[in-house]
Parts: sequence; C-alpha cells; structure tokens
Amino acid sequence: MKTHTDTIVAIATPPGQGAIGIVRLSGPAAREIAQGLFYSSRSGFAGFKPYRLHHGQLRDGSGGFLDEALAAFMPGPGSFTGEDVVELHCHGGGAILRRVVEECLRCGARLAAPGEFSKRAFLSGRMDLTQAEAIMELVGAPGAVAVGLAGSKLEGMLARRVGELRAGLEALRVQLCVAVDFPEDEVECLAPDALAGATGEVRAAIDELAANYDRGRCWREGALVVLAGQVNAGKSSLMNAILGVNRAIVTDIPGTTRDYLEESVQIDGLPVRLVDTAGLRAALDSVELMGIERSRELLARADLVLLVIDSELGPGAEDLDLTAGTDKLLVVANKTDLLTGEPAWLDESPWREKEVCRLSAKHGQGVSALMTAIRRMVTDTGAPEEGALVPNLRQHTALTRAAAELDFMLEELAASLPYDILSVRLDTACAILAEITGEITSEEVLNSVFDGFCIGK
Ligand SMILES: Nc1nc2c(ncn2[C@@H]2O[C@H](COP(=O)(O)OP(=O)(O)OP(=O)(O)O)[C@@H](O)[C@H]2O)c(=O)[nH]1
Ligand SMILES: [Mg+2]
Repeated sequence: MKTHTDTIVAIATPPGQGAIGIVRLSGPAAREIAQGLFYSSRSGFAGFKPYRLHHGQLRDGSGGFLDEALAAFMPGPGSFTGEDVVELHCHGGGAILRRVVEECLRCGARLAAPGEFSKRAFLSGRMDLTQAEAIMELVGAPGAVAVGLAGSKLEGMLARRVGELRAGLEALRVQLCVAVDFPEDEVECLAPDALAGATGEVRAAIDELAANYDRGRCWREGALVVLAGQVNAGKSSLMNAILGVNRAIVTDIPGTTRDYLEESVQIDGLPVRLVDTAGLRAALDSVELMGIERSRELLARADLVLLVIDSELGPGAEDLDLTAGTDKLLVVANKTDLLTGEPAWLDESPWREKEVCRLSAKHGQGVSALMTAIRRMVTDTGAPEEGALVPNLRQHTALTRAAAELDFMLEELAASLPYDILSVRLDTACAILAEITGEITSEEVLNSVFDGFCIGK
C-alpha cells in the first residue's frame, strides 16, 4: 500500500451545464483545504463530520462569494481512494467549477492527472486493476448488456476467475518443485501424463475466458453494420429509415453518397454503428474512387453487411463480387413497393436459400423486421451469455500470453525436458495472470491503464 503526501483535485462531473457539478479532493490535506473555502450557515459548525452532507458557502481567499454548496467528507481508508476525500457539490456550470478548483489549488492542492483518483484507489488496495478498469467500462457502456458485463467485473468476478486459474497453475508448480527438490524421496510427484492433463485443463479454461473478448466486442464497442450495394439501390434511404431521421442525402442521382457516414443506433439494446457507404460501381472520378475504396475497407471490418438491392433491377456484378467476399451478409431486397409479386431475380440469385429481407426503405414497410434480423444475426454469432466474464483488450492480451507460455511448457514436457525448466514456464504464466489483477505490475502498465481514464475519475 502506497501513501501519497500530496492532495489532488479535479472536477468529477462531465463538462457542460447541469443541476450540480462536483469538485473532488483526495489526499492528506483534503479536509483542511476544503475547510479553508467552506463557510457553514449553521451555528456551531466545527468542521466536517464524516459521511454527512454539510450546507454552506464557498468563498475565495478574500472572502468573495463563489457558490452555495454541499460538502461531504469521507475519511480514509474507508473512502473511494482510501485517502481523505472531500466532495464539493456545487452548481453545475463550467466556469464556477473551474473557480472552485483554482481556489483549491491556491490552498495547496494539485490538479489530478487522468485516472489519478482510480489509480490511488488501486494503489491503496481498495480495488484490483480489473475493478479499476471496470469503472471506465461501466461509464463508457453503450447499452444495458455492456453495463451488466462491466458490473460483474466491478464486483470482482473477473479477478476471482483469474485468481482461480492462477491458483491452479501454482498448485502444479508446487508439485513440480517437490519433484525437483526431493528427487530421491518417495514424495508424491506428478507423472508427465498427469501434468500434461492438468496443464491442458487450465490452458482450456484460459482460452474459454479469452474467447469472450471477441464475443463481447459488439456489446462494448457496438456492432459495425455496413450498408452496401450498387448506386441508387436505396442505401441512404434505408439508413434514414433505420435511424428514424433524414440524416443521409437521398436523390435519384446515382453516386449521391461519396463518403461514408456513420451514426450510432440502439437496436433492441444492441449498440450498432450503422454506416452508409458510397455505391459500388466503376468510379467516374478520383473522389468517387476514394469513396468506394473506403466502402471496401469498411466491408472488410463489418460485423454484418446489409447488401441493398433494387428489387426492380436485381443484383449487379458488384453485388455478386461482394457476396463472394463475406459470409456476414444479409440481403435486402429494397423498393418492393414498385413490384407486385416476388422479385424474379431472387430465384436465380446465389441467395435463394438464404434469408432475404424484402422492404421499402422509402415507405418504411419491412424495416422493423430488418432490424430484428440485424439484432439476431449479430448476436447469433456467439455473443456472450448474460453474466459472462468478458476481458478487455489488455486482459485478453495477458490471457493469450499466459496460454502461449503453457503451450511452450507442454511442448517441452513432450520433449522430456527436466521439471525445473517446466516450472519456469509455469512461473511466467502465473506472473502474467497476476498482471491482469495488478498483483504484479510495472509502473508502465499502470500508467497505460490509468492514462486512458478521464480527469476527475
Ligand atoms: N420507390 C422507392 N424508391 C426508393 C426506395 N428507396 C429508395 N428509393 C429511391 O431511390 C433513389 C436512390 O435512393 P438513395 O437512398 O439515395 O440510394 P443510395 O443507394 O444511397 O444511392 P447512392 O448514394 O447513389 O449510392 C432515390 O430517388 C430514392 O427516393 C424505395 O423503397 N422505394
Ligand atoms: Mg447514398
């Protein structure tokens, strides 16, 4: 546990206007600094009582009025950071909050670096690294499922699971050391087969946890759903119909959309990054060519491609090319209002066996069925179950490195290398797992985690 000698201050609420805005102080002088600014209207006010809201006025060094405020004092170690913390609940305006921070600085506080409150919470043992990261994930969660995933990490469930995996490896390591240290003794020692089996089990469990990273991505970052197809097929019209606003320009001139356009939308709780792209055709000029290249890049990264086809005209060569390039495809037969029956080309198309959404982007028929299909197709490809533990990128990278170390160990075991060499591999794998929770970690790792936070967190 680390004790800091300086006191940090920052605005803890987001920029902009609000009913309240909070300035937070943490460190040994937090109470004293706040007392220097705070004047209570209550008679007999003798400094902050812990965990109580105090009503009063904030005044600057020359006694000038700053704001009417509520103040709360939370003494360490039972506070968020583990240190003495004071929160000043002011009126939520940028200028007033900055003035209050300036006065705190004048009284001896230092401006907090990004994530510094959370970093102090971690360093004082109030939470492990996965819980600190979960705060950011919770704050940034785009939808209810992401909130649930971050919440289980904040509760410490990921740290517990990683701890179990590490304990499994440590138990093996102990048995290997016994074999190395007392080779002559008749102490019970793992046979190579049993060692391989037990290591393989932990290895599989690490894999299972790591696999949730990819599965959880669409909940965390939003699924990338790209509208593609020939010019004039109605991509921009469909974008507007899904968003419910006229965001993209729609005209009957082929090649209207030249650059891509991205908007966020929630489809039944699933956060979606919906992208309209330039229609695919032989480009008429270099600007259009650049637009089409961007379309192709997006298609390669998409979680789902909506291939929009004008039902009257049927698919073109570009549509067929595109189909060959991706398996994450949902075909949309648009402009069905112009037809009386089924589009004739469907029977001849490569998608006759596949799901095809028939709709009219212009009139809105079939659009909600398409949205249901998008939700289903994105989440069918293995979204994590409710309550699953989903590592973030840093945690995922560590899991992959630990798994690789176990793979090396299994190879060395198969090559009959001595147990002391194998135990070094187990040691390294354990140390990597300990990096996830921050039990073993470098200043560099800590900085890279907390630098990604915002100031005041
Ligand atoms: N009748 C009918 N017309 C539609 C429908 N959807 C789009 N259109 C018309 O088709 C034309 C092209 O629509 P856009 O949405 O601009 O097509 P786009 O695929 O974005 O075209 P580009 O940006 O040029 O690639 C416009 O005149 C739209 O009004 C539809 O469902 N029914
Ligand atoms: Mg368009």
